[in-house]
Amino acid sequence: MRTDQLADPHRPQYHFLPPDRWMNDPNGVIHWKGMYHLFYQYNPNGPFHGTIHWGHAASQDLVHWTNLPIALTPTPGSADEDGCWSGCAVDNDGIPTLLYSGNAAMQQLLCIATGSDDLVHWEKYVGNPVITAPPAGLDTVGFRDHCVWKEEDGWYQLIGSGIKDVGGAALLYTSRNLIDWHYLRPLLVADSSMPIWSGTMWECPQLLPLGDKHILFLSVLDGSQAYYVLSFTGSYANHIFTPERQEILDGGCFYAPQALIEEQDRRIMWGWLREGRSIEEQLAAGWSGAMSLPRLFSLRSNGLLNIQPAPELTLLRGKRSYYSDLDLTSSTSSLLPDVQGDALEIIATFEHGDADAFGVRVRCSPREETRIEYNSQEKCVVIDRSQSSLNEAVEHHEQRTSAELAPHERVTLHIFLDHSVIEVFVNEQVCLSSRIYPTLPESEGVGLFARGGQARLTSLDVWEMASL
Ligand code: DQQ
Repeated sequence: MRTDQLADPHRPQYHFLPPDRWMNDPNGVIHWKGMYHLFYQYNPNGPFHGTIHWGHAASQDLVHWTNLPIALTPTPGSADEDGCWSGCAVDNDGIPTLLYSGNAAMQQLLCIATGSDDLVHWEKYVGNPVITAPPAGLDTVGFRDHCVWKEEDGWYQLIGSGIKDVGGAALLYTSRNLIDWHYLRPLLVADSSMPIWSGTMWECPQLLPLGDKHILFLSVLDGSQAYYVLSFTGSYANHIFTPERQEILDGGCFYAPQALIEEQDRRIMWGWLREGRSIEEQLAAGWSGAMSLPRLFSLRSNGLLNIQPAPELTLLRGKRSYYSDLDLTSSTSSLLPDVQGDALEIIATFEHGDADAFGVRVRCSPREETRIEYNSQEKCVVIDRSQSSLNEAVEHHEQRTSAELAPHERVTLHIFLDHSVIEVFVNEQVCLSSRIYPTLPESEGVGLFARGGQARLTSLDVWEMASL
């Protein structure tokens, strides 16, 4: 890492990111022989998207990560000469195997590699690419990113794609040996009756069992613009997926997530937290992109998702401050005494009262602040960045995710602040992530607020968080 990056006030300290340069999607996440392995899209040549390799890190506790050697490097003259793009890892009868998109001449095709038992050394299959073209007869928009799983009658795979003039598609393939693949049909295609807009192409689809249902999540692309992550819960039988519920998983900067099923059966997801500042600023900083915290998800009996931060993150907690029973009104403006910082975990629980919105202010000083609010009128969680930074060149637009809570249900905002990163979990039901770039060293205060009426804070815990 460049020495100036150690003092970079925007560089997250307890989220995973590579020592320097560029990171985007998590790839090949797998719990292998008691270790969590996180591969990721990495450019060792600079903090921009290009010459994509697979970086690699491993952890025993989901919190502390050890950087390992680069797992995949583009091979000149091959199907991945311009980049090893996103994919997954599977256990093929004891042989760890990566399936990824080789990028060459602007085309992405399925390649595979097999690994050593410690997942450090990888050998690419000499016959790559193992799928040489998108399905004949389909007018596809993009064809990349791989989710592979085993069923009793063989291997199955989803590839992210889109169908021209129709919309995103997740294409279903099958194979006996991971090398010879046979196209079946789209598992799901966008259609105009879907309640949430889903762009022209779906990147990074993943299907996995969840309770007595399945969940399919995918990242919405339109042209070259990445939007958000959509999730569909529904039933999957006889290789047919019937969606029953569709939602935006995180309406912030979270993109291209990937999840693993742990040996203990928990489902754990990571996503790429995109930057909210210009390419020039990323080049000057020397690094770009952070990984979300590990998010555990499960299905509630009412069909809603339950999403929570991995409990292992409590390992990072340091000094704690606690407040309770505070009435908040539109004129509540003072900051909390004794609480400040740019690396904090905050758990704030509120009763609605008659306020339109209420929440927590972070990174506050007289000239900068960021508001994280629950808006009871619009039933959503919002990160208001309009005053986050005096730097006009960084993003200032608000981010939001809808959060339909039961009437009068208490609202818990569980917030992780890590320098330029914010992740908030609302009632373990909804997540929202964001990036902020305050300019003033004194912008470290924490406060509470209510808007359009009165609300009550029932309890507030704040911990200072340790660096990795
Ligand atoms: N990033 C990868 C692609 C994927 C996109 C390239 C999503 O494989 O579609 O780095 O961020």
